[in-house]
Amino acid sequence: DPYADDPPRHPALRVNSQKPFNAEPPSEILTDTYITPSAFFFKRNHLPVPRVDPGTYRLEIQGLPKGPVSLSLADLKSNFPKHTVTATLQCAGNRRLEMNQVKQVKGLNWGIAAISNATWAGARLRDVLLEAGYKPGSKFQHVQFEGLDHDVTGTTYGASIPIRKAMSEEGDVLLAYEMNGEELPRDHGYPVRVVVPGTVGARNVKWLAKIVVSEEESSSHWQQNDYKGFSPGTDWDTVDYKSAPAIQELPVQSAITQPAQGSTVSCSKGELTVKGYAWSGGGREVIRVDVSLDGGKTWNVATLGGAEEGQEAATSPPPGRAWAWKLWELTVPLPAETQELEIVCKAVDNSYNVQPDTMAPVWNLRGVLSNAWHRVKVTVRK
Ligand code: MTE
Ligand code: MO
Repeated sequence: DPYADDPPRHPALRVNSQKPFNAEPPSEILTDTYITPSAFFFKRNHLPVPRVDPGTYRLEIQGLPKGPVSLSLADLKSNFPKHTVTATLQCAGNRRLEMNQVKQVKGLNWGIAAISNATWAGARLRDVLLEAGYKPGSKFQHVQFEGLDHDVTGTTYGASIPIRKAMSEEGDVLLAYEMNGEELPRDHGYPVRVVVPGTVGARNVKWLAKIVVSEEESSSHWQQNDYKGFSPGTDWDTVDYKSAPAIQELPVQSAITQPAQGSTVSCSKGELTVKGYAWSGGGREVIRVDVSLDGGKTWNVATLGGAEEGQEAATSPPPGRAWAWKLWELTVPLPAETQELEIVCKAVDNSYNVQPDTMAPVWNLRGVLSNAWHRVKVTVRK
């Protein structure tokens, strides 16, 4: 069993697939803390978790005119300044379950919690590439990453990002060796992973073995033949993966974490509190979350950031670098009688991008980019 050496995991996680291990936290706990504890951070593995010896670990950098460069973990930690970034990671398949309810899609049935927020620290990819001999203005267009995890044939996980993102002084792309102030847990890429803030989870390559600076995108399956969006009219007979770009930045997203779908809430104080998260890709900041209690007929504006425990979101991030989610909440008075509510949320980012009202028009055969208004039905009892 190639998965026999996978690490132990928290029993509260909701497991989507055991081998490879894919799991999300219970959605209600997602908004209990601004920083997701690593044990609860969603886990998305395509392959067995590799066991890596930090003493012999090497990171290879290829494609630059100076020739290949090889760095040890100690090199990475001592030769480059340590940079810290709080960034939200979201899987392209977050909320696939809701898309599946419109019409069958192919993929893991993620709920609303294939998204989490952590503080990452490591060397800037930009600093490492400059040291390895990258010259601004050269012909390269992409930076490819390869992981140490592999299938039985030896094929490794891989992905790439545009060089513009990798080299941007404001891109904050990390070769991270710490998560939430500790060394990376094995499930999250120990000893080194790429963190590409604002970019879909799939490009944040874990157990990083190799970086290739190139004129081409990664040739990996996950860059070429997966993680792309298509029309609702495209089916498995007509899909042409070459016709669509690889997903990089994700669209604006939000969801309700409390109360939970289908729950009965008692409303003794005559008030109801609704909580959730909101985030947008590409460093675009969420500027507003609208919440409806009547299925979208009337709307209230939620409070962003929340006052508890000095959330970082309270201080505005630099323009274009809103890498972390905003937690939001709304407390509303409720009439005394028992009633059914359809609670709805939708976020707006600073480009005034909005979420579509339903899933059907954004449905796609792989169930990615699922970001319609989130709706939960609850029963309120006095
Ligand atoms: N990197 C490697 N080496 N192998 C993987 O299977 N999965 C990717 C990405 N990086 C993956 C990987 C996907 S699809 C996502 S959503 C994120 O890792 C998930 O990161 P997490 O498990 O730390 O939450
Ligand atoms: Mo993913």
